[in-house]
Amino acid sequence: METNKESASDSTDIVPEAVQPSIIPFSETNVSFRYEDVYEDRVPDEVISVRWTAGAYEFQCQNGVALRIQFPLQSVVRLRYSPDGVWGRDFSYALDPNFKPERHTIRLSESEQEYSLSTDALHLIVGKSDLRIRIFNQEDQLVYEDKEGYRARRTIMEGWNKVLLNRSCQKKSYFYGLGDKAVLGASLGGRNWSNWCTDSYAFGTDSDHLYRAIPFFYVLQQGLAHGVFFDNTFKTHIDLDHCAEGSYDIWAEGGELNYYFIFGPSLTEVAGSYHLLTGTHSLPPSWALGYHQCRWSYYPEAQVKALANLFRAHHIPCDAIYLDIDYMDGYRCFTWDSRHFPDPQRMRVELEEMGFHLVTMIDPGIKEDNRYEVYREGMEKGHFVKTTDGAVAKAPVWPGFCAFPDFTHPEVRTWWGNLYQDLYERIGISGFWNDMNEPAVFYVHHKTLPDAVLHYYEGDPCSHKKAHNIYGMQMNRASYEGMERIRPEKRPFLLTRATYAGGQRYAAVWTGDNCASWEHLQIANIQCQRLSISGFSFCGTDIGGFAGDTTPELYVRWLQLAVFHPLMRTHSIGTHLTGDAIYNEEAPEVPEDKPAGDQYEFGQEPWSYGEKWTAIAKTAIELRYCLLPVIYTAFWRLMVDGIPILRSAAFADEFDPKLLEQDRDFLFGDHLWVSPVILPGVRRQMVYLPRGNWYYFWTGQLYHGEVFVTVTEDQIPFFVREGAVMPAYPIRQHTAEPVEELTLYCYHKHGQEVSFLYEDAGEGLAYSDGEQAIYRLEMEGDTHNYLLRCQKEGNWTPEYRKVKIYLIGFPTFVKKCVVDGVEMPIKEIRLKEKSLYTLHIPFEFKEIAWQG
Ligand code: MIG
Repeated sequence: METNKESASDSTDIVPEAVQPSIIPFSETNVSFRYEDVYEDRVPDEVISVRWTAGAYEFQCQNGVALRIQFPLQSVVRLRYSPDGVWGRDFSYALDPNFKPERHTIRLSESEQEYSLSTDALHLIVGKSDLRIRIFNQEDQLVYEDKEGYRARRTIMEGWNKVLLNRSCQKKSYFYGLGDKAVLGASLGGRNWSNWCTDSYAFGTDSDHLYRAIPFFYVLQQGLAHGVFFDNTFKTHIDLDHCAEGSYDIWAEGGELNYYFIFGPSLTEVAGSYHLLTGTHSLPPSWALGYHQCRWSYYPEAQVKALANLFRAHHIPCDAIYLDIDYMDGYRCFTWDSRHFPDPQRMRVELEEMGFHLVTMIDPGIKEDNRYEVYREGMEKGHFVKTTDGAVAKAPVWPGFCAFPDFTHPEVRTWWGNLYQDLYERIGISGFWNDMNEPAVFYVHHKTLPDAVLHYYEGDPCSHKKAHNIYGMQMNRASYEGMERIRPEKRPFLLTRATYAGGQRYAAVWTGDNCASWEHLQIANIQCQRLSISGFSFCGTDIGGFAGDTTPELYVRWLQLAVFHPLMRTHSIGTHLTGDAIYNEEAPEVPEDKPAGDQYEFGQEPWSYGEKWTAIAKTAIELRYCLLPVIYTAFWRLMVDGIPILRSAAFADEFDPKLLEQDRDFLFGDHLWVSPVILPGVRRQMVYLPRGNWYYFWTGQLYHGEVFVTVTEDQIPFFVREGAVMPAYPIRQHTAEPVEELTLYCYHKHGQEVSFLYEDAGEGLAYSDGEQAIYRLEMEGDTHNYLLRCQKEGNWTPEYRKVKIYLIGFPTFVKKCVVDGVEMPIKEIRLKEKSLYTLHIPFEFKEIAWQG
């Protein structure tokens, strides 16, 4: 444990004053201890020195407390405290290894009362008497202030086991982010949150511990935003409970108080810096953005085939089918149940010919079974986590008692990654779905491994308390890096349930076991917004709900919302009555004589609810395929500029009080405002639009402010920003079908606007060598003109040769249209409420000018 420790005090010897510790009675100590304990609290006192060391300004107090301050970016401050001036290894799983701190100068000055550190963006003040921090922006506005500041507590049995910071905030502050919290309402204020990855079947709005731990949140006060990223993997607590009294706490049950203050001033700028620090998703393969169908479980092979046939027979687009745990042989990961899947490779090829990709589940728990290769090898090589006394820790999950790989060891990650070889390379499975990686454990109240399990933690061994929250993330890393090694020509697709901040670099997420209810549709909506602004734009929910029976109306409204969720996947519990801890030694019996073909029982598929609803479900999925270029371009914007794909309403205008507490409507990409229907029986919906004018997509009508729109059953309300150019594809049954033609929806505006369209091969990595096309679509308009310029960067040429252009909202009659100097005939058709000019021309063009 003592590796890499450096002593802070090389010049002065600081001898903290003796403190009389207080007794913790036996009844209040951790249940696994059998002794009473004592504790000591420490708060900073007078600062006695400041020096530049280890790339940081280090401030030391008389009683040993020390603080290191860095500015990784001009507008980002990192604050790292030590209760006794001793520093552990500076290590983070969350930080993107490719992150490069900005080069800039920091000015240190000193007055009688305080020190000050300044960059071009911020002034940070350190109080000399108490180490308290205040931060001012360039305009000298106070944006951040410690109230009581730092505090640490230690005990005999757990050492420095609690670090806490009390911060002041304005009474009217708004809080966003924190990953997948399920509470309704936009702001997270007024509650006490903690982060501890937990298998939370049928969670609800009051569930605190969900599947992910993302200790990053936004604070918005009087239009100025900052973020706080508390990079601590222990159970962290973000206590916004007393924000109404003007303060909040962040604390953790161990580790360091190590956090980043990320200044905006806009929410989107905070997101941008957070993405620089922790990284973004990589570009997904294009099939992963299509529609996905899942259920617990589709098997045997004949049912999977029947499912595929039904999609094509109904002409409902679909790109991926998932195999849940039952494809395995008795829940042994990396094996197949050969009765149900006699030749997986042949099955994969046949499905691929129909345009389907296969995604299979993998769990972290490895069945205790000496005849099972993965278990045997893991045991021989010592790859599984052990208890403090050295025995391999085993706990029951689906296959019975299991051992758990220690993904915090690089060798274990390599071993694990290589286990995918057969599935990924020989059989040709396209992607993987990592489940139960909180890690989930059956039958025990705390639902996971005990604290006293040891992890390697990259050479700095620790208890499960420290490694728990990154267990799933490191499993994903092992899987992702394995996929990269095995098929470097592919873009890995990995879906996970558990993860930690920064885990977006390895996997997309779904929100776990939700329920089929209207409330859960609302939860799905707010969860995906929160995930997206917390680094996880590639997110989705089980469409229709996992537990319980959905209704046709709920199902189609959910599908429509999921058109705007980067991961669009239906999943349901199927014939399993509860998701609870029931396991069998053997996979459940399926009668050998079950007939092949479409006589299999299905449940929650797009055609499950009769003709009318099938048509509506089909329309929603078709809309998804039309909008694929918008979604893909949003991914590219995320990668390049760190702009979340979904952004909560407040991101549209931090100064508009009507948006700050609004949790239904959200921004999608640069220019769409989505207003999903989240209640039954809605026929009209009131929408409050952010500043500017917006076109209602379905009618072409221009609106601003508060509007009512008529809502049909087959439409999800959404608006396009005036001046935007929205690209669309034709409907295809799957993404491998060629795109014959691009459509550009061009929305008139008095003024200018810029839109982007990003294209590349949709697979592989050649885009990073310039095989990409970035179209910058700049529009300029007034009452009589609309000018569209298209500038291209990059070497990629899309397969489509034609473009269909719709001009919407032109204020007068168009008399003339000139494309790259050549006059074109004018065609006008009428939308419900507006005229629409159409144009068919070859792609690419440079300039189109309409005149009226
Ligand atoms: O204990 O693999 O969240 O999507 O269908 C339940 C069976 C295990 C939980 C996942 C769910 C999946 C189910 N799994």
